[in-house]
Amino acid sequence: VASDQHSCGGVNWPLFGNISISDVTMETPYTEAANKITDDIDVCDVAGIFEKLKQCDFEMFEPKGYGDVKTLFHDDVIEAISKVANIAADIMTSQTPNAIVISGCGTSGRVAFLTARSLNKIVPGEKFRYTIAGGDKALFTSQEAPEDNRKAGVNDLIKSTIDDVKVLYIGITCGLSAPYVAGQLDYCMDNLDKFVPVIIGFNPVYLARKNPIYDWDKTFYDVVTRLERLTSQRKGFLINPVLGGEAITGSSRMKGGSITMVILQTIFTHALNGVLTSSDMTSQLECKNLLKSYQNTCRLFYESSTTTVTTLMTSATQSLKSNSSVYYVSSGGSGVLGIVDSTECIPTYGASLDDVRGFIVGGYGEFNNAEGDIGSLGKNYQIGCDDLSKLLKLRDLEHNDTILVVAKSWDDPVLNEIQVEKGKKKLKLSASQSNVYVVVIDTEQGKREKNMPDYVAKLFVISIDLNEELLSENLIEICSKWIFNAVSTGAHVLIGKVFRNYMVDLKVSNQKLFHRSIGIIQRFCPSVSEQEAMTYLLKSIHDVTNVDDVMHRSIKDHVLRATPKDKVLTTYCLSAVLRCSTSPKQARM
Ligand code: S6P
Repeated sequence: VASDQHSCGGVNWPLFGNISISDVTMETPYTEAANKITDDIDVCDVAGIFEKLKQCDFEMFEPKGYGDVKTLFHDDVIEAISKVANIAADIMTSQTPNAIVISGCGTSGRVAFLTARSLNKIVPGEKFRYTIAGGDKALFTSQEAPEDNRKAGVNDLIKSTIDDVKVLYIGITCGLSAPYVAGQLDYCMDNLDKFVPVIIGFNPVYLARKNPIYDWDKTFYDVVTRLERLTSQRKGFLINPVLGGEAITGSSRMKGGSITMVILQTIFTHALNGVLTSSDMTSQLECKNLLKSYQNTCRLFYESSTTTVTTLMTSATQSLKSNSSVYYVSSGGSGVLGIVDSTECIPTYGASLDDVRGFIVGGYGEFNNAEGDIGSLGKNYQIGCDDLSKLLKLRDLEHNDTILVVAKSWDDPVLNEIQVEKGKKKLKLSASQSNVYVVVIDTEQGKREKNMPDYVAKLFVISIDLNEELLSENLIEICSKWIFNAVSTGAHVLIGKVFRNYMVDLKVSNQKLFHRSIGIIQRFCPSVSEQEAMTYLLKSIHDVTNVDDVMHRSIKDHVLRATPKDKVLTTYCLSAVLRCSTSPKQARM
């Protein structure tokens, strides 16, 4: 991994890892920059895609930091993690009504939920809460617009901490950009007697978002610089290592989501394991060792999963190409991660609700979200294995679905779902639906193997020799995330949803994605000014050839209009490149 210093616009501009020089401008946040490694991912075969995803993920653990670009193993990052673990340990052991609230939008909110959910199972007192923009619906379907609502953020935070005396607030926003989190952070800083604010994100502060936030006189940058001032007094904390560009530009569900999990799990594992008895130095060393376990697992995972992941990518691609579906089935945290991965395909790739779906053993009883069973809202909120069984019964013979069962050990209850028990096949898969794959992540070096029913096309065992008792469940869970991410990313690349490494079929469903779309148009048409690129985008959003009547409207209005539409960006990338005067409707056809 090359780190370098480049001159850009007369300023020495730090580059990390493989971010394309041409994609870095004064204002390009690392989380929005294109990664050189994946520049040609759209013309690679499955093996090439796997290799590139692997190299990108290895960048997450880049050991060096330099200048103001701090990476995961930078002393400041480790110190902040260890300090936050100390505060968490206090709250977890106190008898007073204290809480730890983890919050975010999209993937960040889903990882917040996953973390709170699993810690409430092991820490007494239900001290962990989560808030996610758009509420529990956003755990299953993309609800991108609420992330622009900073007032909703404040209200959700107040509601979830009304009876608490002291609150550790952890806001996650990979891009240091989400207004929902900005509102909460600002509220915490106005109430420091009750809240200790922490932000996790993956840009340096000077690259935090400076665009105006609707109905407010502050930007994310304003709020996070205020937090930065508090860090010197230890009244607030900022954990913001740079991870290098995402494999698919801006897709923070990948590295961003993974390192969010790594940081949160490190904080709470350390808090649970006697942080209160360690000195500062020992505590930091312990955090560093935990982080190294993830680095090691990442390496072991990619070294032992090439055949598994490339086979699964191929099958998933064939399913999507033939208008069929990809179904993930897992238990516990991996079940949640499968559901999360499927949800994200919609805004990222313009996928339909049926393209990729996730199911969890035990359904809502196991999922354990705050609003309980919301299955009545529609099929995409139906997440149990029984729901999958019912669905499969209705699939006709023409479907060519991929069913991917990921088990975290040979004892994982998900394996019971596919076993033939006393003549009963629990998932009731018909012979025609033959693309059933089972992956067992095995830390016992293949000592046991169960017989799989004959409808299972292939059983894969990914052997990972974990030397880390404390974290083993978490480490295996993150491997399942890497499997799901690689399969859905690879399949969407292979069906043409990505141009170079840009998501050209994204849904323009919030402010961030509106600006990202303008950036993508400019990226492919460097001669087009920002204003011109916006004009192309507005023509597509509003189906007009002249934008005079829509130009004055707010971004919020444009986003509302764009959200239900397909191919908004594809249409106008094309028009901008060709400089054509095609009407927006024609171009979309
Ligand atoms: C990203 C995903 C989005 C983001 C969300 C929050 O791949 O599709 O849903 O998670 O926009 O972003 P951030 O930067 O605030 O964590």
